[in-house]
Amino acid sequence: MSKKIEIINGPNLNLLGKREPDIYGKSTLEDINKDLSSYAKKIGLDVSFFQSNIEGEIVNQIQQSEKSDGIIINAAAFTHTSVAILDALKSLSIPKIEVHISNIYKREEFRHKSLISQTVNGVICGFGINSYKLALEGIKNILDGN
Ligand code: CA2
Repeated sequence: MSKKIEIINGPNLNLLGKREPDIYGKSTLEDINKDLSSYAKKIGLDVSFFQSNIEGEIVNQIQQSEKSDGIIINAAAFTHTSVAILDALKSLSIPKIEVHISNIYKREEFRHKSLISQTVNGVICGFGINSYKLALEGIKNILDGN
């Protein structure tokens, strides 16, 4: 049976493709998720998606992800501020990958610090929307023991 991966997106990522295309690209979150679903299927993973602008809802979703085999998270602005999301991720024993569309180290200094990196298996940033696909490959390798 295919391994289940939860893909969580944080605040404002519902605006992808609708504003600031120079930074975040032209694809909408729906486009990205559709593409990821078929890519995941191709590499033998089963993905589900969650997006929220609300910190507590993201914490709830992370807690429920214990039933999944892995988690990919773009916590967006909460990456830089949320101890609650860090604590929720810390309590999960499944593989976790942090993703960012932009290269956070090329941007404002306040984006250089991620509170959640300390608890994830790996971080992928700066590859545009391909960051998500690379994260799927990364988590697949971890789950396959490579
Ligand atoms: O590069 C990333 O993926 C970020 O996680 C995106 C966050 C930002 O706060 C992080 O520092 C880096 C912002 C997401 C906002 O998304 C928008 C998309 C379209 C239009 C406006 C905002």
